[in-house]
Amino acid sequence: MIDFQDIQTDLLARIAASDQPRTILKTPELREVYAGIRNAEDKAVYGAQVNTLKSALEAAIATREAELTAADIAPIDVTAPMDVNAPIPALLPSERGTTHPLTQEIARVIEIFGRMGFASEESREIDDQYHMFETLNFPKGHPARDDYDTFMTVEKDGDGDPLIAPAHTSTMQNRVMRKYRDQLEAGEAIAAVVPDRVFRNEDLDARHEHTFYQVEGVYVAKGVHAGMLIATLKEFLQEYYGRELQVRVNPFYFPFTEPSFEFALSCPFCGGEDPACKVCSGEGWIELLGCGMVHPNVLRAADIDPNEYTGFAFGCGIDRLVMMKYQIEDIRHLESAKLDFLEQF
Ligand code: FA5
Repeated sequence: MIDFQDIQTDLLARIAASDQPRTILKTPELREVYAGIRNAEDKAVYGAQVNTLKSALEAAIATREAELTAADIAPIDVTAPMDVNAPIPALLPSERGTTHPLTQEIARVIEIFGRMGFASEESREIDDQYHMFETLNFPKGHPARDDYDTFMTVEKDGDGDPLIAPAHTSTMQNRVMRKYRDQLEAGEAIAAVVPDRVFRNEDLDARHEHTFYQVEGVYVAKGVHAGMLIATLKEFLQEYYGRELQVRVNPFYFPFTEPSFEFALSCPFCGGEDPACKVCSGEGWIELLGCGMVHPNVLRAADIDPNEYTGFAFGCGIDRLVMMKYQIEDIRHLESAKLDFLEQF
C-alpha cells in the first residue's frame, strides 16, 4: 500500500526549501512509486492518485521557481539617484560599451575648433527649404538644388513646401549668423561650428553613405579673406591628423560661397598608385570638404551688411575624415552597427 499523502507532504516541503526544485522530480522515492505501479492493475488503482501527486508537485515547483527568480533580480528604482560609491563591476570594455567612433571623433573636432575660438551648435533632423536653399542663395527653381539629393517628407511647411531631411549642415548658416550677429557690433567675430547628421538620397559606395555627418564652420568679421579660410582648414587638418598631409585645393562652385573651393586629401589607401582602388576610384584623391567666402546674398539673408563684413564657411564630411584617419576602407562600416568593427574603437 502506497501512502500518497505522506509522500506528497514530504516532497512539497522539500520543494519549498530547494534552490533547484525541479530536481525533486528525480528523487528515488518518487521513482519507486512509479516503479511500483507498472502493471495494469496497479495503474487502475493508483492512476488517479499519481496524477494528483504530479499536479501538486508541478504547481509547487512553479511557485518555488517564481520565488527564486524574483529573489535573483533586485527591484530597480529607476528614479533613485545614482549611488556613486557603489562598486563598479569588472567588465570587459566590450561588455561595458564604448562611444561610437563617430561620436568620439566629433568630440575631437569640436575640441580642436574650440581651441581656435569656434563655438559649437547643433543642427536638426527635419528642416525647411527656406534654410536648406533660400537663405543659401538657391532661389526657387535653381538647378543646383538637384545636386543635393534631398529627402522630402510628406509634411509641408507654412509656404506649402515639403519639409526636408537636411542634406548638408549649411542649413544652419543663417541661424548661426543671426544668433551671433550682435557680436559683430561689439567688434567680435561670429565663429561657430555645427557638427551633425545629414541625409542624401545617394547611390552608395565605399565613400558615399545616405546618412553621414558633416561639420559646418562659419566665420564672419571685418576684413576676413580667403587666406584665413585656407589657413584655418590646414591648421585643423594638421591638428586632427597629427601630421602634415597632402592637401589639394581646387576651385569649385557652391551658390552660397564665392569664390568656392574643394579640399581633397591624397588617398591613404593606394597613395594614388592603384587605378583600380575602390575607395578613391583610382583618382588618387578623396574629396573631404567644400568651402569658400560667404556669398553677399547669404550675409544679407542674415541681416549682415556685406559692405562692412565678410566671412568664410566650410562643410567637411566627418565620416570621410574618420575613414582616412583610421584607414577604414568602406564608409558603410560606420553605420553598420557591426560589433566586431565597433569594438576596435
Ligand atoms: C556641401 O555639402 C556644402 N554644404 C559644403 C560647404 C559648406 C561649401 C560651406 C561651402 C561652404 P558637398 O556636397 O561637397 O558640399 O559635401 C561636403 C562634404 O561632405 C564632402 O566633401 C564629403 O566629405 C562629404 N560628403 C558628401 N556626400 C557624402 C556622402 N554621400 N557620404 C559621405 N560623405 C559625403
